[in-house]
Amino acid sequence: MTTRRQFIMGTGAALTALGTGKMSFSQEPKKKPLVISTWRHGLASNERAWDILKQKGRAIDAVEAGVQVAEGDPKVSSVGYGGWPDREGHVTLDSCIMDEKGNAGSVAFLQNFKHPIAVARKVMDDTPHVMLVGEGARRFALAKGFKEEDLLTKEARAEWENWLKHQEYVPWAPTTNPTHDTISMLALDQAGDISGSCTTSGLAFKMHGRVGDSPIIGAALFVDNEVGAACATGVGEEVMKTVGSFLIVELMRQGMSPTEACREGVRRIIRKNPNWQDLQVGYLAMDRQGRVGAFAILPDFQYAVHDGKSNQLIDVESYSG
Ligand code: SD4
Repeated sequence: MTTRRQFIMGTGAALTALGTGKMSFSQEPKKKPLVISTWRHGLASNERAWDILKQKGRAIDAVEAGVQVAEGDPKVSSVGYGGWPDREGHVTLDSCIMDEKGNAGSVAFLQNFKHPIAVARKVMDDTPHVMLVGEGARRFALAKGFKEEDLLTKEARAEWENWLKHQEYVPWAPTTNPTHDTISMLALDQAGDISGSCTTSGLAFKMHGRVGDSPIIGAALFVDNEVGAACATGVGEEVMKTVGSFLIVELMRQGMSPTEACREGVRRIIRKNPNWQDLQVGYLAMDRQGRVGAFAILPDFQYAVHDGKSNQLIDVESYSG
């Protein structure tokens, strides 16, 4: 017997035909330029990116500038300044960026710099490497003129002190604990080029030294200008183990729509995790025609899309319904 879930997971075309409000937006081809990003704070970040795109700016500049809005906002508890710390009280940041030529830059376990995405961009532009971590990344950032500052806000410290009382580590507890909200952003510029960025303070109260998917090219972000781009949010360990964003771009190359490819990305995680109800991963993708799609394990995932006519938040279809 086919369960409802098997039906949803197995038949992308059929699901589209159901024509839910959630799906119909994502299947429409969009006009260039276009920017999409994860979660509610994507709205403000999209505005900054749009300022660049509307002046015929490059997608790579838009995605770098856009996510800096979330990085600098102390109310966003899982990105940059104001991010909740690891279990030893350190705010450690992961970030990556990728352009239309396949160039990439990344930093991991970076501390005390408000805009890790800008450091990742410098790694891409000014070094022969893709990724710098820890002390080397710190020295590089200082050499490039970035200033060190304390990123642990009073509010984030209070959350950490509260956590120390019970010390239970729950990677994803969306109803009680906003330990998520990485921002990943994809943009298509007027020249038809795609770029992406991702930046986070990672999962709150993680082990000191833990690095998630967000700085890993192919996991939280992948761009191939011939096909499209994909990005991720959620429990990074699951995204890394399935190389999620690379997988989604390759599935789009084989002809899947962005939504179908994101759904298959989620399905790979579900198959390996009998405990999938305790995990959230959300994928967001865009093809080179500007079609957008997303899919998540759990229902709370949203993304923001700005196409010049509107900047709106879309609820994403999930495996759990
Ligand atoms: C991580 N993927 O560090 C990040 C966390 C996240 O929305 O996306 N939160 O695993």
